[in-house]
Amino acid sequence: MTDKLTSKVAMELENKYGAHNYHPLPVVLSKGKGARVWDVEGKEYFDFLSAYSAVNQGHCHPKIVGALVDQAQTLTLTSRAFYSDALGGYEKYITEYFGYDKVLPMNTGAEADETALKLCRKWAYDKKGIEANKAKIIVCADNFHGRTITIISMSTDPDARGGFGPYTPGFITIPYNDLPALEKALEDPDIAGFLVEPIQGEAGVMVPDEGYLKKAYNMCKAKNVLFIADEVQTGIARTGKLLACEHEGVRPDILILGKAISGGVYPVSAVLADDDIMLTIKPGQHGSTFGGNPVAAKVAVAALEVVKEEKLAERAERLGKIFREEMKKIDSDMIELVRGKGLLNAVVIRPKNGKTAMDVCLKMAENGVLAKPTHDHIIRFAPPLVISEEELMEAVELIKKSILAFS
Ligand code: IF1
Repeated sequence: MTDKLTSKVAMELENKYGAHNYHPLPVVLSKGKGARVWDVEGKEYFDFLSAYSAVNQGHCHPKIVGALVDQAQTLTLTSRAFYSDALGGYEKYITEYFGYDKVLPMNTGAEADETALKLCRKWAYDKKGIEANKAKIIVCADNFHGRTITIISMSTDPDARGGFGPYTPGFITIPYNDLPALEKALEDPDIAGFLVEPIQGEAGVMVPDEGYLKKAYNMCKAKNVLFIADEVQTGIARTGKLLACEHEGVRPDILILGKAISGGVYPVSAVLADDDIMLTIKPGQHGSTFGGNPVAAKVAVAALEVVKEEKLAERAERLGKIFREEMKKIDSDMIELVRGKGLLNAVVIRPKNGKTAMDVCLKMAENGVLAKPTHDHIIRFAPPLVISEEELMEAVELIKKSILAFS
């Protein structure tokens, strides 16, 4: 092919040769830097999705890409059949960073969630003394934890689970943000764990009532049940703290991380826990060819360093407040509600003259801001945390202009 690839041709290629498991916005990206991305025609956009919060450190962060390139030229993969000179240093760094005894490295968020579920069950049989194959894990309605068979078995989303049965048993579903329901579910002596997103992302950035996580944690403790936090999307400074659980002073028994642990440069995920839990998994009982590989290890250290060096949690906290205030100021009856924490925010759109959240997103793309609707009427706004205040205000004007175009 000598011709430059156009957006039209790129979309046709994906449509013709790729499975139709996504419905992307009609934008074909070819370059990214910081909070901005460019399409193949050279049009510039602010990225307000950040690859679903994986690119918190900004696109192509030079320090993280540098770590990737260096390690890729040295040693990429050993498998865990051997030790590597990169893994131990990473394990020390990340466990000290988050304050846990041990880490179990995986690659994707879904794998880390699966790992946490296995770990919880193993602990339940070895430590809590639940009878074999009887352990149950409480999950929340409208959760999103990934796409595996077991994870969709915990889902209440008909798109995510419908048509993929039979489902994995052993889960109890309760409404999110509902402490009485949790209290009742915890009466069952076979409950091993409670898996929860500190803020539900896919559900539309549902922020629970203040005190929910802390009280839920205390209720779990009272019943010797593990509190398992899926911070794949909320973690790594996105909500204005390193972890969203920190807003309530909660330290999960099992912490699940993914996405931004690599700054979106490489698939890296992790499960953290203390020895009494983590050491219940013995050699041969869990693992992954790529988990903890040398490139992942070096990339993750660099990405986590950037979060501290550039004070990304503080930035997210400060800029998030500004963003929500600015959204609330927009004088349009299409804006029903603005909610979020740090730079994980959502605007609930009231359809007008048949125009929905998707129409607003298409208009924003035209005007140079990329975001995606979730559940027809909600737009999630989550720019890279490295965005400057000037860039944020520039983007706010473009968002305003897009929404007002329908008024
Ligand atoms: C897709 C949503 C976001 C997650 C939490 C685990 C995972 C995710 C809390 C799995 C993944 C993604 C995956 C992405 C869409 C996206 C998403 F809209 F579906 F819900 F971010 F909001 N736990 N979330 O949010 O991580 O295995 O994908 O690495 O295209 O499915 P993964």
